[in-house]
Amino acid sequence: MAERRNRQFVLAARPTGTVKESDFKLIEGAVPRPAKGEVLLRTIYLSVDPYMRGRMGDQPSYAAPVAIGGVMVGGTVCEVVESQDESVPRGTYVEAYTGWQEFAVVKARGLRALDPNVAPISTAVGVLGMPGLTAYFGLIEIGRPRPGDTVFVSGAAGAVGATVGQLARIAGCRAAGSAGGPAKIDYLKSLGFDGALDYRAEKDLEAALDRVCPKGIDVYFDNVGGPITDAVMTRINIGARVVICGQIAGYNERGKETGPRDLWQLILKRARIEGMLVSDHYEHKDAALARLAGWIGDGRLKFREDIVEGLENAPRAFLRLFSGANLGKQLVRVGPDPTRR
Ligand code: NAP
Ligand code: FER
Repeated sequence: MAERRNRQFVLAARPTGTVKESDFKLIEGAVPRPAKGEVLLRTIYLSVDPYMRGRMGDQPSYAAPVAIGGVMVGGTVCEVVESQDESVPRGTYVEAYTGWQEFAVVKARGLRALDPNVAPISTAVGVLGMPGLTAYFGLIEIGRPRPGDTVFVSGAAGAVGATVGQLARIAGCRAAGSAGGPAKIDYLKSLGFDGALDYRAEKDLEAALDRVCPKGIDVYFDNVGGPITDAVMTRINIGARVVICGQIAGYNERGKETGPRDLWQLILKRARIEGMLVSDHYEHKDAALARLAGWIGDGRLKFREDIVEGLENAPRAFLRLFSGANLGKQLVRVGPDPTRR
C-alpha cells in the first residue's frame, strides 16, 4: 500500500492589508503515528473563521500568532482513524483544533465526541460550536435582552449574526440586522428577522435604521465595526447595551481604524459598551450547547452552511469571509463525511 501523505497549509507570509492566497503554502508530510493516550484524526470539515486573520499577523493579541512555516490553526470535525486510548475508539467523530491539514495526532483526553444522530457533525464548528456559543454568550450574558427590546446585529447573515437574531426572537425581542446584498436580506427574512437592511445598497444608513428599527435600538451586537456601527450608535436608546463581538470591516486594514466614533452617544443614552471573547465563557459551554441543541430540535433555531470542497481550496474559502461571498457558516470539506448522504 502506498504511504499515506498528509497535506497541510502553512503560513507563507504575514499579510499586509488584504489576505492573498499566496500568503499560504500547501506542503506534504508523513502521516504521524499516535503514541499511548493519543489518537490519529482524519479531518472531515475544517472551519475557516475571521479570527484566523489575526493569527496571521504578529500584533499583540489574546492568542499567539501562527509561526511562518507553521500549520494554520483552526477548528475541525474529525474521525478517529487510529486509537491508542480506549476511551476514544476508532470510528468516533470528534470536534478538535487540528488546523488546516488532512491528518493530525492529538491527545485523546478532552476531545468532544459527536453523535451524528443528534445533529449533523459539521455543526460542532458552527451553530453547535464556537460561533453559536459566541452568539449565545454575547447576546445573553453581555447584551442581556429583555422581552420587547429591539436587538440589532451587524453581519447578520453570518454564522454568529444569524444565530444572534434568532436567539433575540426566542428571548421575545424584535430582531433586525444588516448584511451585504439582496440574497442575504432574503435569507434574514426567511429566518424571521423583523427588519433587515443591505448596508451596501443603502445611501443613508441612519435613515435605513429608522425604517427597520422605528423604536430605536436597545441591544447592538456588533460583528463588523465601520460605518454601520457609527450609524447604529446614533440610534441607541437610553440604557442600551452595545456588545463588541467582531470588527471584521477593519481586519484587513493596515493601521488602526480611524473615523467617527461617536462615544458622546454613550453619555447621552447612559449606555454600556463591552467587548467579549467567547472562550471566557466556556465554563458554561455544556449548558449553552444543550439549550442551542434544544432550539434546533424544536425548529426555532435554523442554521445554514456554505461548504467549499477540498483542502486545496481552504485559502479561497477563507477569503470568502472578507468579500462576503459566504452565505452561512463557511466550511471546507477536507475528506468524506460518512454520516452524510
Ligand atoms: P461570518 O459572519 O459568517 O462571515 C464574515 C462576514 O463578514 C461576511 O460574510 C461579510 O458579510 C461580513 N464582512 C466582511 N467584510 C465586511 C466589511 N468590510 N463590512 C461589513 N461586513 C463585512 O463570520 P462569523 O464567523 O459569523 O464571525 C462574525 C464576526 O464575529 C467576526 O467579526 C468575528 O471576528 C467575530 N467573532 C468574535 C468572537 C469573539 O469571541 N469575540 C468569536 C467568534 C466570532 P456581508 O456580506 O454581510 O458583508
Ligand atoms: C477563542 C476566542 C475567540 C477562539 C476564537 C475566538 C478559536 C474568535 C474571536 C474573533 O473572531 O474575534 O478561543 O478560538
